[in-house]
Amino acid sequence: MIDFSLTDEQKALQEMAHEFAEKEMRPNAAKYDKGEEFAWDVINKAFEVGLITCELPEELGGGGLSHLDAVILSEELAWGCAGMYTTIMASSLAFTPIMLFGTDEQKKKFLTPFTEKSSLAAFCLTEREAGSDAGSLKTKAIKDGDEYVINGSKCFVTNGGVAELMSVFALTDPGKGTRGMSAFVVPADTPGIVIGKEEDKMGHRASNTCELFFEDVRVPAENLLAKEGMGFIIAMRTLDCTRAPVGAGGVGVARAAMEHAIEYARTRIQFGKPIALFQDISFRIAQMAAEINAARFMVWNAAWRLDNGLPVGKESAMAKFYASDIGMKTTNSALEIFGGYGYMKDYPMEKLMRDAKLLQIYEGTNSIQRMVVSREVIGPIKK
Ligand code: COS
Repeated sequence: MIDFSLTDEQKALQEMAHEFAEKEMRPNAAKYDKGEEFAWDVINKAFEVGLITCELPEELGGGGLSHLDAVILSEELAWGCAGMYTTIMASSLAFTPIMLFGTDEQKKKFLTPFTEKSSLAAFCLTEREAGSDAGSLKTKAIKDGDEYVINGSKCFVTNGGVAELMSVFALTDPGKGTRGMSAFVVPADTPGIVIGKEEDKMGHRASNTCELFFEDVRVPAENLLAKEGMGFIIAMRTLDCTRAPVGAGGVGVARAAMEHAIEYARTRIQFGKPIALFQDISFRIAQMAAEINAARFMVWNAAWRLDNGLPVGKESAMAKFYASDIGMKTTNSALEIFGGYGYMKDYPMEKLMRDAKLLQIYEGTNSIQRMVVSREVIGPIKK
């Protein structure tokens, strides 16, 4: 059976997230974008209404939302401000390895504090020499008695400078490639963690992106997730879960751009009539509406598959690349409808376009998503 309708609970959730985005995020978006200041006041309010921990299990004090619920919510938050949405989404990204692979004790110990006070987490995988090729990282975690000693560095860490807890990927057996990688939960105040440069980004400027250094960082052996050597699988399984929400971000940004373009096209008079009456403009808007709809259904499909325990690697990669490409395409087309005004910072279009770009890059570039999809669709080929 196929059912595209939302439940009453999902509609209420969507409404709540939309109201939050409209009242708390949008009015502050330009300020934080301009100053590249971290939006703690908005994040604290998001915590109060349960948006930061909505995906954590109810028994830990979280909202217990399904993946489908989460993407419905993500679309609204990205509609409000992509930078603030990224802050919230990156925390969920860091929770995910613990939710998927943590023991009950680890979940209780590391995740419950997030439901008690406003705080954030960071996912630490990428390194300077290990971006798309996540399996080639160099950070090491060497066992020493009951502890692991972590040495190395991470870059482009969202929430890196503001997080209280980190999910860190490191080599426990450097000779074994991806099978020598392990995942650890590391409190951010552990001695030896040094916060490096904060990146000055093109978009998502309300979010914090930092370099991190790990200098003889000692973590208890019980902070290892699953078993030694499981790190790469943990990272890949995590990303399978979190790529649909990035797609939802693309849908939210695209929808915001389309709505602004419609409002402008209905009221902007040129050649004696609203420009929405010109075929080029109206067909562009029709195209946006169709593509946003298609992208949303791909995102919902990936989330639904996750909720139903179905294989999702291909579908979440497709949803991520398609929806974020539509985010970019739509913001570009909507900006053109605004003409010269679209290029000016007094209007919302240029921020939306800058924000759309990052969704095509982070959590695996869209080329990597196409690689994941093509490997599965084409299958193994003998060389
Ligand atoms: N679920 C479970 N296992 C997976 C998996 C998944 N989604 N994807 C890969 N694996 C397993 C493979 O089955 C393989 O297992 P074996 O060693 O038993 O054969 C192992 O992991 C290595 O997989 P693969 O050979 O496919 O690894 P590659 O080095 O070719 O890399 C890609 C695979 C490109 C998919 C991976 O490096 C990737 O996702 N890169 C992007 C990283 C990224 O998204 N970074 C952003 C970080 S968050 S801001």
